[in-house]
Amino acid sequence: MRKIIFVTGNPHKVREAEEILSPLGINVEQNNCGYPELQEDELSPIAAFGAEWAANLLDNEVMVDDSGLFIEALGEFPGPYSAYVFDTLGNKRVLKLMEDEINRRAVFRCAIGYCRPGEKALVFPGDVEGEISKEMRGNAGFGYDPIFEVNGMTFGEMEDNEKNSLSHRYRALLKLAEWLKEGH
Ligand code: ITT
Repeated sequence: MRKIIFVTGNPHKVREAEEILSPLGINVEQNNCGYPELQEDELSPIAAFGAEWAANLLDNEVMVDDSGLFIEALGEFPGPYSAYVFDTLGNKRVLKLMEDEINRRAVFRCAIGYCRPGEKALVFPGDVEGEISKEMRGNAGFGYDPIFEVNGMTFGEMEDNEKNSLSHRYRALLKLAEWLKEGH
């Protein structure tokens, strides 16, 4: 069975990837070795650099996933700094920043970087538009899921298969899966 190493410290990401890639006969194996994260405004170069670095380190085909929440009223904050902001401020204080804000629009973006040793990385992006909720709702998922709403429901309130049928990560993984299905 073909094996793609998913370099991430986040097991939720791995579960979501397995659901999509295992029906294609691809075994997703998590590796927590980390990778240097470039400081960039966009996710794609971060994912590309990380994938190339990890493919050469592990001498295997790899994927990485760089994701971020881009809130329109906050000038696209926290964007590529989403992990840092989640760890330092957390959902409650992000909601506080949004307290008096009428424009609740936000985009969750995902960039999957894929690379084989010695080659250039490819990046598969996926986005989902939504809104920042007024309060935290739901216990499912992880990270910003309780405050990110699509069609009136937060990701935290959705069953796994519901989130996984419309999320940023699902859309990016689908593009990777389609490309792999072409025989690459
Ligand atoms: P790795 O870098 O090790 O893959 P990470 O969790 O740090 O794992 P990111 O650097 O991509 O992931 O950080 C993105 C932040 O956004 C982080 O706080 C995640 O918890 C959060 N996040 C990413 N995808 C999410 C999703 O589908 N739902 C909710 N929050 C998400």
